[in-house]
Amino acid sequence: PAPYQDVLAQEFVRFAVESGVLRFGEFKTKAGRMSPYFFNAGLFDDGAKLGRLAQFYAQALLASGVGFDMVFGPAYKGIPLAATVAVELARLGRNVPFAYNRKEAKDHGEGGTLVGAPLAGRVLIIDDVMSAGTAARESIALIQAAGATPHAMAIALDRQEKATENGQDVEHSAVQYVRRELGMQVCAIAKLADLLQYLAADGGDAQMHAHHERVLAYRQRYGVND
Ligand code: OMP
Repeated sequence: PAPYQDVLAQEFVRFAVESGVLRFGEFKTKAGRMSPYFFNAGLFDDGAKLGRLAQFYAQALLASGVGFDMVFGPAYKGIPLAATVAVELARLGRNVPFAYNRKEAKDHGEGGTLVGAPLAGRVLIIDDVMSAGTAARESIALIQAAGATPHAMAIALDRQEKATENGQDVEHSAVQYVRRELGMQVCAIAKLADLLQYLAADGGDAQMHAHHERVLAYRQRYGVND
């Protein structure tokens, strides 16, 4: 029988495709690659979808055994993710402090760029997608500056592709870098391999088959081995 996390990953890919969050076509990534697929987490755009998304994060997190003392949502996209995941974790009996940052400092009211619980202990960063890892670096620096430990990351999709350094492709992915070089734990609800498995189970659907071919070709060119 497939392990729980594989089943969860397949259910999640199906949910993302059916929600129109995971799309097939021609897309340019932040790193300038032409990708045959794109995951736009901003399209989890109603209460029911956000709630289900949070359930996937929380279930994947609890199944992964990743340790954490609090959750942090990086502005902007990480904020609703971390907030809803914190609610879901509490519902499952794991209530932890929650914080997020704003991009601009305020000069009145609460002040500073951090909002919510003080950053302390092992912080879990919640974000959407990791490609090259640019966004992750910023959150890590911010948590360290506050005297806390960037301990783990939860993401919805690990694209499992080569990171770029100074515009050049390198042999490892951003997730591999975060794990090996920064010593952090990374929990992804699904990864490129899960997407390929989903597309391979096409049941004779010609369109799915075509998507599978293109995503495979993309992995040949930009993918990493895990
Ligand atoms: P890094 O910050 O370089 O790891 O790239 C992650 C970001 O790329 C995400 O936060 C998005 O802005 C964007 N992205 C997606 O959201 N979905 C994708 O499928 C691919 C990308 C991307 O541009 O690589």
